[in-house]
Amino acid sequence: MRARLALAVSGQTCELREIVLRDKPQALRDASAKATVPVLIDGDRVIDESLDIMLWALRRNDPDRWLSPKYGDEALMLALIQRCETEFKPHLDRYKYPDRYRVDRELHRAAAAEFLQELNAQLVRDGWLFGTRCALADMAIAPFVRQFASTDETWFAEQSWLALQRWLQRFVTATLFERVMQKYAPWQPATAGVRFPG
Ligand SMILES: N[C@@H](CCC(=O)N[C@@H](CS)C(=O)NCC(=O)O)C(=O)O
Repeated sequence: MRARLALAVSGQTCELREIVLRDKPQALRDASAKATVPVLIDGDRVIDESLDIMLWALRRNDPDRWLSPKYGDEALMLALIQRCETEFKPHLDRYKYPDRYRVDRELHRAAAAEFLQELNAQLVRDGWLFGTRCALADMAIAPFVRQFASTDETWFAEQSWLALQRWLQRFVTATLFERVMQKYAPWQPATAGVRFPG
């Protein structure tokens, strides 16, 4: 979702190949040994981290100035995204799949919530993480907060994180989000993928 958001806003047209993770095509493994999604292939260059794909797209074209927020700068946004990935995401995964990890779900929910409280405090000021308009940090972090919220919607709605709840609501109701959430049929080897953004 992160990669698609940046590709769509920057208008980088590509051939999209939808992958089913339990049935990964050999072409994915050939392109990237770790075989996670997303992977972007640009000539000889293979980019297999979603954040790097976002940066690749936005450095080519950044019409909505996602790399130039109103407050702070790209480095500050990357630092917050890094904290999201290292401090929040591991707790999110354990909150979502406590049986898989054999852990206490509520303990990890509480740990994840500490990061969300910080985001809420940052969002109170202007509605977006780095100012009055959305930028890279919002788009790279909101997909994970959406996963957290949908794990137990009732619990999420009961928390006193009004700014965070409004921010997430704006994110999921945005036209861009709806565009990238379109479903695609799995790619079949030896066929052409789908043109994206359409
Ligand atoms: N840090 C990587 C994480 C990529 C990742 O773990 N993607 C998941 C799907 S969201 C995946 O491909 N998992 C491999 C699997 O389930 O086999 C990124 O953001 O690109």
